[in-house]
Amino acid sequence: MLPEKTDPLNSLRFPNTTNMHTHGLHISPKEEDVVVEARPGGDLSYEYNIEENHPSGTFWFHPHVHGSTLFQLHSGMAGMIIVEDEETDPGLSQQLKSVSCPFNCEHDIQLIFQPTLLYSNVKNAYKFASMQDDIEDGIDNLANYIVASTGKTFKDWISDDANGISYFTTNGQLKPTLNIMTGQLKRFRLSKFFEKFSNSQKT
Ligand SMILES: [Cu+2]
Repeated sequence: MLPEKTDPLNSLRFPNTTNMHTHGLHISPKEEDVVVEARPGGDLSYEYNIEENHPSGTFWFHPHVHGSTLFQLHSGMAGMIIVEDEETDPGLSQQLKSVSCPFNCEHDIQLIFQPTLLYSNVKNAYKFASMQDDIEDGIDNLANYIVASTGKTFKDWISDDANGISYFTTNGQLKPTLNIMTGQLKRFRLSKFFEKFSNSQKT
């Protein structure tokens, strides 16, 4: 069962239709048309003109088709866009340069936090597992993946109401590890990609 076009604007519909929308970039609305859509089998290409004097910083993008935005965003379809610092900027300290791209990218660490499966809080929500079945995305493929902290398969874990389906992922992973040497300097870029928040969420 796929949600039909006649469903209300802000209910779940068009789960296989997508587009892209950025946050924070100073770009033309012509490059940033949230009304265009890529239907199943279709494609879109985007080209953004970042002006020379654009502020450096950490920005992000996510899908923006009304009806499928939340589902796709919380399924991992989002990412960072980084406008690097101007190397000749007199305000940029040597210390910051030493941990930043383009020359020291290994110290420039991007962390994206998402409550990937937060469907229980959404009106007319679908559970992630049943939604994947509905769009024929083969939830059975996840049956062999074991969630280390529980010993359960991923399919069983996300299908279990007791979990509240409310864990955050970090860069799409559950509780990943980052090793840093004592005294080592790193630059962290942190972003949270979600629209709703619940007190029951665990990290
Ligand atoms: Cu947005």
